Amino acid sequence: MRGDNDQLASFWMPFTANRAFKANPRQIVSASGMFYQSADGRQILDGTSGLWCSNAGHCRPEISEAIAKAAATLDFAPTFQLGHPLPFELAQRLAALMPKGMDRIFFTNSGSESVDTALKIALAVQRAKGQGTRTRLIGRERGYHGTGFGGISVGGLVHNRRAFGGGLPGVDHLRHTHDIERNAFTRGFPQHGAELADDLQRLVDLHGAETIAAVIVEPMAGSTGVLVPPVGYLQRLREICDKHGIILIFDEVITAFGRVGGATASEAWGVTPDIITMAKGLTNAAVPMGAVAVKRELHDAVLDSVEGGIELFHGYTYSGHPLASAAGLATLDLYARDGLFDRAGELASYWEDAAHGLKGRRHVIDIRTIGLVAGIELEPRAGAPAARAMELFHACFDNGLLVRATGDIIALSPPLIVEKPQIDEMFERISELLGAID
Ligand code: PXG
Ligand code: PLP
Repeated sequence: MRGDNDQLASFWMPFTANRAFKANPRQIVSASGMFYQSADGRQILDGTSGLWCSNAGHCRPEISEAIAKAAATLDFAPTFQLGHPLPFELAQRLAALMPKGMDRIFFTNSGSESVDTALKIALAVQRAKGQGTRTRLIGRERGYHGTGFGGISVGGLVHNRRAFGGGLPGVDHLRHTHDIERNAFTRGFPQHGAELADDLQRLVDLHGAETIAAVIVEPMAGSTGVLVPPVGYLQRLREICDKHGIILIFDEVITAFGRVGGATASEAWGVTPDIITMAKGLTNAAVPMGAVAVKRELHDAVLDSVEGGIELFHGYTYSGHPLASAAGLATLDLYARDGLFDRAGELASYWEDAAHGLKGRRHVIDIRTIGLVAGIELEPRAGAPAARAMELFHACFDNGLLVRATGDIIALSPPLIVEKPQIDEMFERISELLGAID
């Protein structure tokens, strides 16, 4: 397996049990619409939009043609001290989709870079406003904010943190909101847990508001296994931030672009942060790209704080890359043309009924649903945490369905073009395979 001749040895795969994968590889070779095709020639129904990212379904010609055209016209041009038209156009289009007033857009290449960018912008804004003592960043237990040093510092998943040293100094965490005892099998927002937002007030009381720059949360925690915010929780975080001059960042890398209805969860759920991070669905994942939307007032504070010259010493070689920008424009066109941000709302109750139909099935201890997302939590096997969900993931793939396993939770987030019979098929398949694993 580790020899020089092994064709799979060189690629050190991300977030993968490399030895197990390479002993029994499962590969995907092409995609179209709702389906992947496996290397052994089977159709796999995509229950996860790839990794929560191909929201319009796969290989949409409108997007691939726009990328091909951009590649043949302008392969690359700098955006440091120069410009080219596509990212200006995309920024304007994206600004129009953001909550009112959040119309300044910084481009990155991934969710992780968007998170690092948002944290740095928050620090720079506080400094520009004469609040330079505000350097503390607050995240949340079980949060996933990508894998940069900023993201793992505010993130709250122990496996992503423990091997990598102390992280950023001056970071603290709110408690997570997961509470199976009180909220099991909730449809939509759980009733219990808004008071957990008061953890932010406790951190203010502990550290002093004048030391806190920003708090970052996923409006719905996706990667950790679909934790829907309790009723009133996000509103309460907003109120505490307002009271104490803390910048509120919503990490919408998963929730933006129709996943929970509307362009963003902020819009769908009526709570407006100061900064929104995005990636994934921005280009339908056809070219890597991320973005950070910032309230104009915050952007202006940074620009107005310097007399002349560069205002923010931050950026990436590929910020606003032509291929990514072209993919983004074509993707936003497609979302609008096909009304895809309405799909989660249209399908929500059908989706919810189908998912909650698994209640009572073997191993299932909780089901959580919101928009076009479902989390199915399994009882961990004694002495082997996460094994059961991983086996179900493999069984699903081998039987023509892609799901996501995280810990002992199965997450589903299909492309927004999913049809009702495909929803039935997903949950029927899972129900059947739950019976087949120990
Ligand atoms: N923030 C959030 C909220 C995310 O969900 C990132 C940041 C990082 O994005 P990049 O593009 O750097 O990966 C994410 C990514 C899973 C899974 O297991 C989730 C993500 C990525 C891969 C797998 O559900 N989220
Ligand atoms: N490392 C080196 C040596 C570089 O020169 C650069 C960019 O010029 C980077 C890292 C950062 O790369 P990127 O801008 O693609 O994030």
